[in-house]
Amino acid sequence: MPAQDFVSPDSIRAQFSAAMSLMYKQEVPLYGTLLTLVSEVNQQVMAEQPQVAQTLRLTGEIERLDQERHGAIRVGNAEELATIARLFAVMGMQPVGYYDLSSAGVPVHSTAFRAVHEQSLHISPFRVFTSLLRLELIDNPALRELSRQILAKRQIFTPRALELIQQCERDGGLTASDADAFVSEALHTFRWHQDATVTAQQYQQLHDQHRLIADVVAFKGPHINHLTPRTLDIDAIQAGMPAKGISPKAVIEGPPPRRCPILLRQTSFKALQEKVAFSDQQGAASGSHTARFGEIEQRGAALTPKGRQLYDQLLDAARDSLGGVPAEANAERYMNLLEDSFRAFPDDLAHMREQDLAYFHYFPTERGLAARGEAQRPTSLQGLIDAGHVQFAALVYEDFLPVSAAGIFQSNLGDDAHSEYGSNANRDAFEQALGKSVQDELALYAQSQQRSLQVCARALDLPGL
Ligand code: OOG
Ligand code: NI
Repeated sequence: MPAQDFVSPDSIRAQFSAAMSLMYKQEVPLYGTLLTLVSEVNQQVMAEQPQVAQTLRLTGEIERLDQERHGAIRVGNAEELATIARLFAVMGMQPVGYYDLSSAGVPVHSTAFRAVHEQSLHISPFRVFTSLLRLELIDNPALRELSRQILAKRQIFTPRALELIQQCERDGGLTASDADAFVSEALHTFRWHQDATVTAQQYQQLHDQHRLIADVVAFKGPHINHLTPRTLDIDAIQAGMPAKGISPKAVIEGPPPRRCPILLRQTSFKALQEKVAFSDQQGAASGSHTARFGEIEQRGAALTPKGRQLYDQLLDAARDSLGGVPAEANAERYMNLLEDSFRAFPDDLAHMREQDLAYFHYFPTERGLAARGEAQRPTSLQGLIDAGHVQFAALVYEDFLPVSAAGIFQSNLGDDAHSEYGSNANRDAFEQALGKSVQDELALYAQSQQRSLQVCARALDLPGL
């Protein structure tokens, strides 16, 4: 099969992301309500803040905004994780970053599968936060063994999906009709299954150990547990949710509101109670399980190691002053502490750039292009910016935040469910299960920034920047 007959992994990802959204809308109708709210708020922000709309046009994000979303799944063992990695690779999604959630009382560690090049991200920024259950953290040996056996028996991929993954690896791509088949086969892995694989009593045991363990072990596959659209104003969403019959979690995770958003702010609504049929109930759906929820996010600038260090330090300071986990009762105090603490983080792009706190995308301006032939023009980046020959916009943060992720996990596990696992980061074990190493997100942002400087240099006829 000549390579030119293959469809690009980017378009398979875009197709898959749209199919997932459609499936989740049917499974969780409240997700559809959320999409409507997000699109209303985004329209309003663009109408009321022309400079936001203008930046979105400059960076091209305006084209990806409506289809932008991330999902999350939890897999049960190394084999599932390694095969999921191969499935995502068909769609050009690579594992980026390592997140240890054990220190927050959740017995998993995670990565994000996503596209890594800005051109691919532009076509479809779809990402999946993927967690691997850590059976070794279950302290009851009998339950650990039961879980291991149950997970070893299940097959979360359809035979045709496995064939198509192999075919893609062998041939280097998929034709349009094979890609269609792949998308619909892959979708099965992420569907909700009402029939549990365990008895009511086994479910209860797993659940008593940790609700998350029951969620992973008791079902046929890693159902998508939320799908998250991207908003331009998360405070407006948080305030607007109750009027749409949705009750949000107590606080928005991440940094406080700012003129220049950084990293990621997220809020979610509580998991839904769903009917389940346990294996000893002859198909009667008389049990229930809470797993799936809704989440919204607002994305801002990707931070450099220096910026990230400052972010972590200011977030820790706010949490230390709060003296506990943010919840309903102390939500307002927490938001005030957060705002106070983050006054130390410059809130304009020029200062963030001068102090090397964020990554940027650079663009040549009309004036810069017009000045190409002039002998007396600036040649340094700062000189070009000062002369208005180059402009810049922040690179969007494409990843996740461990403290926020823990807050999202907790909010849908119930505020009272705080287990203790200590701090058990084990990136080596995760990468071994995955079958490859995870990519360093900071290196990806630095490369992307560097490529935009090269484009500027070429367009402005300069030897380099
Ligand atoms: C994942 C929770 C983390 C996020 O956006 O940080 C997450 C999960 O509940 O499986 O989705
Ligand atoms: Ni999420």
